[in-house]
Amino acid sequence: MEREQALKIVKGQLTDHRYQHTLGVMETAISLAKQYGADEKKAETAAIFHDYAKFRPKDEMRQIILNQNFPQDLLHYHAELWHAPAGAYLVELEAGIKDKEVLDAIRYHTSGRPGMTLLEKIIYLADYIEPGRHFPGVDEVRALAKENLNTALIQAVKNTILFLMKKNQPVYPDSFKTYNDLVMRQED
Ligand code: DGI
Ligand code: FE
Ligand code: FE
Repeated sequence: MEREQALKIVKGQLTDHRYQHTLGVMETAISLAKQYGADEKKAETAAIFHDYAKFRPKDEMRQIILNQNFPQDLLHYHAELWHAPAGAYLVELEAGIKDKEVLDAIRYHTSGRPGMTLLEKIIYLADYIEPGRHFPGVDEVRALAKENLNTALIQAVKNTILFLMKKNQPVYPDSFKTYNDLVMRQED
């Protein structure tokens, strides 16, 4: 899909703030794709649509997870996790995006998963470091991203887990599994 058409579709789904975030993720994802040799067009499309379902009603997302054979344990964790799998489903249904790699990058952009593809890593990281993000530790991850994708990703996943734990929030097991998987591969 053409960039302008994709942007027009997501603009109708998002607040202005979230749309600006999406533009930042798009620019960052394309730049990471260039740097690390991923498909730039797929990175662009996945980035544009990654938060497509962010403002859907919780009940709608819950029904999608119940009906579409997504892991049911998602429903026991924070609703913030739901927009990623629900988004992958809705983007295919409503925007006609069929590319499995792009849909998986959307699906796993919040929790990650063990064995992440290059495209999935790029979208996760771009979401974390896009220029509109201003949280503690983000500059360190930005600097790491210039040198090593996996090292940067480990730091981003670690920061997310620590952030949740500091607030005494439950952590979805896939976030831990992602962290373990990346760290264990690093040791090889
Ligand atoms: O949608 P964005 O705000 O751009 O970013 P995101 O899709 O990474 O979602 C971030 C939110 O999801 C943030 O508030 C933290 C939360 N989150 C991420 N991983 C986990 C999580 N929440 C829980 N409970 N468990 C997780 O593992
Ligand atoms: Fe998101
Ligand atoms: Fe996002």
